[in-house]
Amino acid sequence: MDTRAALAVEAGKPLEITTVQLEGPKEGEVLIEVKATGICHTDEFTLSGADPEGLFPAILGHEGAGVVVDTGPGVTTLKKGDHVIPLYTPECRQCEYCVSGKTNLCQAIRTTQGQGLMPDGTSRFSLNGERVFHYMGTSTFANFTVVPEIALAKIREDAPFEKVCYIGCGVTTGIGAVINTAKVEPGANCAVFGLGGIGLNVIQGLRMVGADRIVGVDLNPEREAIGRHFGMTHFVNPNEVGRDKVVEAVIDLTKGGADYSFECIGNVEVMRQALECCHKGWGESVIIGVAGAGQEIATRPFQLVTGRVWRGTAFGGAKGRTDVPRIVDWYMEGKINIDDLITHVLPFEQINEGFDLMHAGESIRTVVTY
Ligand code: NAD
Ligand code: DAO
Ligand code: ZN
Repeated sequence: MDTRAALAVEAGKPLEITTVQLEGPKEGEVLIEVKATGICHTDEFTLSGADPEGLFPAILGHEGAGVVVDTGPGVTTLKKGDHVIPLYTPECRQCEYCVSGKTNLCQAIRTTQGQGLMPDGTSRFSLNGERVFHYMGTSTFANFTVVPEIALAKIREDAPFEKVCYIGCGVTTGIGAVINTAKVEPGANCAVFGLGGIGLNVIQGLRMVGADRIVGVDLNPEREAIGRHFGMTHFVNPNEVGRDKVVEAVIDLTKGGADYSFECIGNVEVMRQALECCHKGWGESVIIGVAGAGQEIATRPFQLVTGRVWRGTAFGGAKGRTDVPRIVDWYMEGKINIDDLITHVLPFEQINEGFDLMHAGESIRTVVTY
């Protein structure tokens, strides 16, 4: 079939709105009509060329929601008409990783997913006979996409696509980092570096679990108001306190150091600040941001010897088929706020404007509808 798509032709170039060809679902695969998709910083990271795994031409997008149109042979858990959220972190429930109880990093289709291909090692997308790569196993920047069954969360049918698509990445990553990865306890003093589409969800997660002080750090002064709206209690702008004084400022505001800190930018210098502002003896810093190819983190080992812990999280430690439907329920029950984070909704044809808004720091999340 033909489908409208925003094609990432090469690194550093705007997406091209075009028509590509899509083969139907093979064994264990599902054809989805994508109804809405968010634009995450990670799409921009890959489009910019900074992603070491980035492949072109490709159809990016990993924060979507849609409806099952067709199922391939062997698909048992989904049927035509089901509402779904694609998962860039699948959940096969069978691999060593899934059954370990220690990680959400299912490895069942990892190799081919990282190669921009479906599990059989081929692509369903093409343009005039030339292969087009999938992205993160999801490729939601196309009106129709093919996704492995194990990478789809079935969700309730009354949930609005243009809101719950954000649960496909940003919401789950931020809230999950608090609940699943850090396991923040009530009364904790915390710091969040970067108040964008991820960091603000960390803040709402911290408020949900009953954190005491929530210190937000961002260069953009306009992030203070929205941070406070979501539960931030104190704000630090590195341009105001001095970039070399950020650690000191956060230690002061968290009464001796953060019990938990979260880096939601992808900046290795900030990752160091986030670790070093942690409380001696027990403070834990969680890296969420994805740094560019070749970047490395550094600190003095004595920071760890004296009890600080450095860790990272992918998709907020969530097991998507299990956890995502539950987070959709939280949204529908009014337990989490997604609406105020979706600052822009654009028709699909204007998807590049969503990237412009991100670059300008004007949007938290832009959602594109088909
Ligand atoms: P975003 O662009 O919406 O937000 C980044 C924020 O950081 C902005 O508000 C910006 O002003 C601020 N910032 C930039 N440099 C800063 C600095 N030096 N000090 C303080 N603040 C600074 O991005 P996002 O969509 O929230 O994504 C954040 C990061 O998380 C990205 O690296 C993205 O790739 C990554 N990510 C990781 C996962 C995961 O599973 N680990 C999932 C999704 C996104
Ligand atoms: O190696 O098993 C693995 C999984 C690697 C990919 C995990 C995703 C990491 C987060 C990237 C940003 C997501 C939008
Ligand atoms: Zn698995």
